[in-house]
Amino acid sequence: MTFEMVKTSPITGQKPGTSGLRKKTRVFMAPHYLENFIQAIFNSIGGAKGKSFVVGGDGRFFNRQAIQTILKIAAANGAARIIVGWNGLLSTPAASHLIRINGTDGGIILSASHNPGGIDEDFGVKFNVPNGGPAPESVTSAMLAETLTLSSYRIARLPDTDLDVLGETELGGMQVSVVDPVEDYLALMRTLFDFDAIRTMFAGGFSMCFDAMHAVTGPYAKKILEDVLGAPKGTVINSVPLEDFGGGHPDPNPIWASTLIDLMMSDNAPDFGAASDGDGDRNMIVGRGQYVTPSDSLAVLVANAQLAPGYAAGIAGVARSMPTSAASDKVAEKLGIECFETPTGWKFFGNLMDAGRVTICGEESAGTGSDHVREKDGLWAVLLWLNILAVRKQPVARLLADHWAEYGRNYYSRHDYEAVPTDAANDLMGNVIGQLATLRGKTFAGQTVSRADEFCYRDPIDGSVSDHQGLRIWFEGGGRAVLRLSGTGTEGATIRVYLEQYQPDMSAISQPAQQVLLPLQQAVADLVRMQHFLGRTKPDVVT
Ligand code: VG1
Ligand code: CO
Repeated sequence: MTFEMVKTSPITGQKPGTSGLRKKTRVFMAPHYLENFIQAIFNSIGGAKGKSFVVGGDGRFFNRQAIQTILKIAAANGAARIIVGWNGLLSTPAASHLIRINGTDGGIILSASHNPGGIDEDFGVKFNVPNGGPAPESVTSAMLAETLTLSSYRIARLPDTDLDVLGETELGGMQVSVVDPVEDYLALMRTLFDFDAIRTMFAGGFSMCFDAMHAVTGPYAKKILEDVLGAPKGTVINSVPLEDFGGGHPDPNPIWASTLIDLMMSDNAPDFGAASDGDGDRNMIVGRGQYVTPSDSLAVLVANAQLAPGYAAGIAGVARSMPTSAASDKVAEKLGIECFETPTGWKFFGNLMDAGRVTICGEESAGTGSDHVREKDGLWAVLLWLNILAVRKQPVARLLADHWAEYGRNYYSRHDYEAVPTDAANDLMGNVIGQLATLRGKTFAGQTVSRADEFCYRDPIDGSVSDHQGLRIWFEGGGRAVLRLSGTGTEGATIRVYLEQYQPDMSAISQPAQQVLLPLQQAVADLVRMQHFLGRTKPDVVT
């Protein structure tokens, strides 16, 4: 029998989080687990018959095997065509672009993004809808409902497809197109940026280090930065995607990309540094001796976007996730454009972009992107920075200082408390929620609360409501703290505490951020009774 109907039972716990379904790799490898979820995806969109999809992943352990399974399930469900990246590789933004230009019915991206990879680490499956963006909540709820009732899946009992050869093949009547993962993406980047100006800048001796963290962006960055834009060989480091990312966390922040940070703070620092994450949708930007927070990077990109050809006509509006600092709001105000605050997760930007209300979006977690695709795009952010630097001909530190002088500075930091027992995390959050209505006017470690609420978002386009999206606490004197639980972890809970302090006074904009934010950090620890619930007040990761 070529197509088989396999009996299965519903699997609980297949609830897609902030960014798809993310679990330990061994969980995905267990009998029927991946199969169930893929069948649930197809069922939730009315079946796969006659449809086409893009499939690819970040190259982590189990990527290739999972793709073979997905191809066989798609074939057995009557899909017409699958476009898959060569070797199974596709960055998240490149997959989004392929969905859009081929007009497919969606795409399946295999990645746990910044989480480490390997048989004992993490794996993930994301489903993107026909606009190229992450499935909205209406679709993920339908997927979850399917996983809870599913009684069988269909799979083709056929040999594996060769993913190492570009071109067309056939699997049980379904067309499989293995494509170059970089080609179409590069063509898109050429339409947005002044490649000649960037090439001239590199030819003039501009130096850069791009850390691909052994993840999917390596081949993209090497091709675009070194081959096309003429940056010297060796500009891209850790450029070969590895199944375990070389043992690291492919998370582009000062902790996990510390080698790059150390280089950028040293005497040998190049002019510009950047890194990207596992699936290539995030970015870290560093100048010589100057780290740029993702919130500031978003603000700088919005303020200068018109220097790049793709945005020369100006931008329609900007959206940022709620925990992201308000630095970009200041720019939007000055430009007289709309500015939106959405819950964490890229899926909330899709409707605004589709409606033409926003052009550029960003998150404090180093995700930035525009309406060229419907995902955040790490390399896009790097190229826009390069285009801006090529035009302004200023060091990053100077550009940032000028920006702060013009708009004021939003001191910002995120503190993560990782591997917290789930009960303790829920108790801590529940305790704060219980007090929200009475916090106003109370003082904690010398800081007085001026307002507090739980963020609830009403999508301005389709009216859908997403509640429980994080706690916001404002303090007298312009400080804000946000608390939320991570939706992408696979072990216990992670509590994220976001601290922000606005400083409009030009003479006070170059202080160490953690020092400026310390009073807020102490106030939060006191307010949420951190020692009581967690037995500690020191975060694991500070970015
Ligand atoms: C994290 C980030 C969030 C991002 C999400 C997915 O989510 O905080 O901003 O959208 O990861 O990014 P959480 O729920 O753990 O805070 V990625 O690069 O995994 O697609
Ligand atoms: Co990512």
